[in-house]
Amino acid sequence: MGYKVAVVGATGNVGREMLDILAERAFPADEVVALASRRSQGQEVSFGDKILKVKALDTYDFSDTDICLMSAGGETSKEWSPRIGQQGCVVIDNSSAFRYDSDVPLIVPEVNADAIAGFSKKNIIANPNCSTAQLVVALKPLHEAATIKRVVVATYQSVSGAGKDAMDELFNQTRSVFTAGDVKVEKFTKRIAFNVIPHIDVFMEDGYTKEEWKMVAETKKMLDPKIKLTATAVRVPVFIGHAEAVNVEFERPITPEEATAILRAAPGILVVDKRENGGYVTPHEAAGEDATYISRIREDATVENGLNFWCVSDNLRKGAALNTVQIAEVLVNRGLLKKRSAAA
Ligand code: A2P
Ligand code: 11C
Repeated sequence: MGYKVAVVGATGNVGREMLDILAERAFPADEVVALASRRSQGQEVSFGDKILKVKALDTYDFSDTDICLMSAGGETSKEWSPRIGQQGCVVIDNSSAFRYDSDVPLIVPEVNADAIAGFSKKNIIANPNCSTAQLVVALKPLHEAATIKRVVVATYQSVSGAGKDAMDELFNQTRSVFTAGDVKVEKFTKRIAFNVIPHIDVFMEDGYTKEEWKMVAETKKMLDPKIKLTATAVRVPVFIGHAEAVNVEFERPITPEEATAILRAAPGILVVDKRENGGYVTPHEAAGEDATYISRIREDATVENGLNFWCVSDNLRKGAALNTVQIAEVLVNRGLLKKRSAAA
């Protein structure tokens, strides 16, 4: 006997990945409903070996749906997630709309699965930003071992993080550069093809971008408010996979060898660190994979107890859809998801 699951944003980058992952991991669903805007009504999306016809979110009745995986942008979440939650359907929200609400748990199962307990206040659980998710998976076991004081991170984020239109923009610009066509800039602020842009999300008053702020706030909420973190978030012309160069300062000494052993034993992580040509993982290899890959682990001798490493993951999977489905699995495995649908 399974659940009735709705995926909102089913025509988008993350929504399509959610459908794939629900099928791949054989999530106990009797019925999966694909929802998007009215524009996409009737469009077909695949779910395992089935084809689903997309329904419009604004006319869908959630009264017998058990769980809703939501990835249709912050504005849609702000409007819909509380309403859906109030109707008794548990929402796992991939937007930034509720992440910083003290009544909404923000969860990466490898990091803080126990914090899920408080979800019933609003029936909403938040999924973190993609660049934070892979980072905290790596930081958690290191923090347990040697207590992190400060993190300095620079990101190299793929265009899929900005949605399917942004992927089209990189493709079209690249083609235009080669065919001497008109390079149109629409979704990004500058040309992204053969370029890098030090700007993701909106600017804040202090000169940081919201993407950088999110990494600070979300790491503090999920891991430890005492950790100091500063970030520079950069968009690169890669379709899928976010990479991060991470510098960490610890309270206690920790060697690269100890860190490697700790990371190898940690959930969700694969260490590939051969210290030779090609002995590291790049976004191209991480795309389509579930793991967070760690490479280039080495001492930072310029500070006491410092380490550097390279961290790569598929931003649509661990950074979004996979983490959302893993949260749903925590709910099921802990008996926290009550079945309300008639489907059996
Ligand atoms: P649609 O394709 O109908 O616009 P991405 O992040 O890849 O751009 O995808 C965004 C997803 O969110 C799409 O599935 C999109 O559906 C969906 N979406 C956007 N606005 C709404 C809305 N107001 N109601 C429901 N779904 C929406
Ligand atoms: C990007 N990290 O790569 C963003 C996408 O807060 O969920 C996810 C934004 C968010 O553009």
